[in-house]
Amino acid sequence: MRDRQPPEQLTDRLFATERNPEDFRFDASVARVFPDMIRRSVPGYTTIIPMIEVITEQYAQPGTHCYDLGCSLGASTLAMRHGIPHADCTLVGVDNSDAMIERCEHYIALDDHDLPVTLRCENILDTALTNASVTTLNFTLQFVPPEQRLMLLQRISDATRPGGVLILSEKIRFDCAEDQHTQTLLHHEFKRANGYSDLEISQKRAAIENIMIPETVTAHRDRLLQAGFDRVLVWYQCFNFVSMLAIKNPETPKSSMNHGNV
Ligand code: GEK
Repeated sequence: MRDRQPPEQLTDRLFATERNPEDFRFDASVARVFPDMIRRSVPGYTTIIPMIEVITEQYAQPGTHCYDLGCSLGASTLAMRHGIPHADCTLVGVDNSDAMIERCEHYIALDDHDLPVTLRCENILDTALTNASVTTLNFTLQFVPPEQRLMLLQRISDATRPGGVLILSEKIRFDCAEDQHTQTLLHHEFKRANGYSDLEISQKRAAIENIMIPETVTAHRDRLLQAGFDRVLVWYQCFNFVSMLAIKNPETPKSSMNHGNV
């Protein structure tokens, strides 16, 4: 297991100078600095990526599809690629940003694994999903309008085979105002420790707050169960960032149903 994140190290200075307030977009300027931006902004990101490889290795099933929804530059896609232990699996990365997909193609080509990767420049709300064993939404659902989240998770759940999983990583919020305050403060300290100024932190926050809507862990858990997953666990948390595993139970073989009744 290696750090397979894109090698390019362009520093994110997008919000360093005073700028007109406008909503954040995943355009070419963001794609260019994205590896640096996400590492310095998301506590735990550099731990979550290699763990996606570990989880994928555990749950990928032969002859199935694995999906990375909102793949950006392919950090989680590459982790999945190296985790998949079956040569007859297919791996699909989906993102609706041309700029991200264009650069992602480049990083996939640089990688040394030979499992084919299909990249789709599509909306994850419309993309076809079938026969899935592992699907990843690594910090993507938070950008989907809240009223469309259940429909997306239902589509993923319906496409997931028994024993398959969804890895869902999200920024979260807290019902308790004090917890919300403390976790936000710690997140901002994390960003400051990574070299972001107060101006960069506040301008990025203003740009992103209309398009990235965090929810509580309880809201995520309830929705995942409603969507058809059988079990939900939080396997990672750092401040207000979590990663969850939603599991579809394996089919119980009929022969094992009578154990204990004899
Ligand atoms: C990683 N998973 O490095 N359809 C397709 N793509 C979308 C949609 C949508 N409806 N909404 C947002 N995106 C990656 C990081 S970044 C997270 C994911 C972040 C895409 C968007 O274009 C962007 O590339 C990605 O989701 C979110 O592990 O920037 O915090």
